[in-house]
Amino acid sequence: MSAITSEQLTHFQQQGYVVLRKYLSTAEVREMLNEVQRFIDDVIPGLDPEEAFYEDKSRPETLKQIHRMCEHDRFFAEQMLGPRFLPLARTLLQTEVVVKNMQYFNKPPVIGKPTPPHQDGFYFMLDPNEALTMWLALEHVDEENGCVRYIPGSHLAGMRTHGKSGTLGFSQGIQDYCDEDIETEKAIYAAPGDLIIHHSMTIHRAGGNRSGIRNRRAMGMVYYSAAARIAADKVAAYQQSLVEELTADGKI
Ligand SMILES: O=C(O)CCC(=O)C(=O)O
Repeated sequence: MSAITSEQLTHFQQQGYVVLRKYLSTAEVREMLNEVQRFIDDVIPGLDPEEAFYEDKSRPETLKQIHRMCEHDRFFAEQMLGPRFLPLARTLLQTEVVVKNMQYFNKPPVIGKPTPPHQDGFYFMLDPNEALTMWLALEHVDEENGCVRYIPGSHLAGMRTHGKSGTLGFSQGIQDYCDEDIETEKAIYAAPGDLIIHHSMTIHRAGGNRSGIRNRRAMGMVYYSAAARIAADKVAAYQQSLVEELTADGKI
């Protein structure tokens, strides 16, 4: 773990993302992987189906997302509330923050699908849209297994039009994403323990996992600015329609 420099803070504020290399040690990444495995073995069986998404529900090895881990398990709650991430979120947003979500993101080999271009703030429905997502690499991530790609500075240019993406776990994507957007993308390769952080308005996407055998495991931690107001009715309605859609499609 490292303290953030003023250059890193400036990068986050101007570019909408920042990369903190080796934020966790090898031993800390191993502990996180062990705890994720414990959660998969012991906690998922007792959860509602919408808390864990699979590329193929009949194949447990295709687990792609786990949601709200900090609401279901003490270890992950302590991660969100402890000294590792919370003070960093405060520093980056320059304000008091609230804990929102801790997720697991995998792209299983071959079957792991692309993450559509989007702005997290579209899902969060905040006013002001002040929040961030930390993305912790649990293994080597590159073009082949689906690294995250950012459009630098896009957090300063407002919300783009989103619509249905057809992607499980990322149901909304930017509809008019074009070649010009792709040309300005910055691909972020990562090693285990690297932490990349983006603002809720930063446009990003990730490729599918084209590797034959490698996973692409990561943790996502979301903090909102304490000043941000949530359109709770819209979020609840969206969540309800999503669950109904996924149930009807036999996805959960
Ligand atoms: O893991 C991914 O592919 C993308 C994650 C993401 O979009 C996010 O954390 O906001």
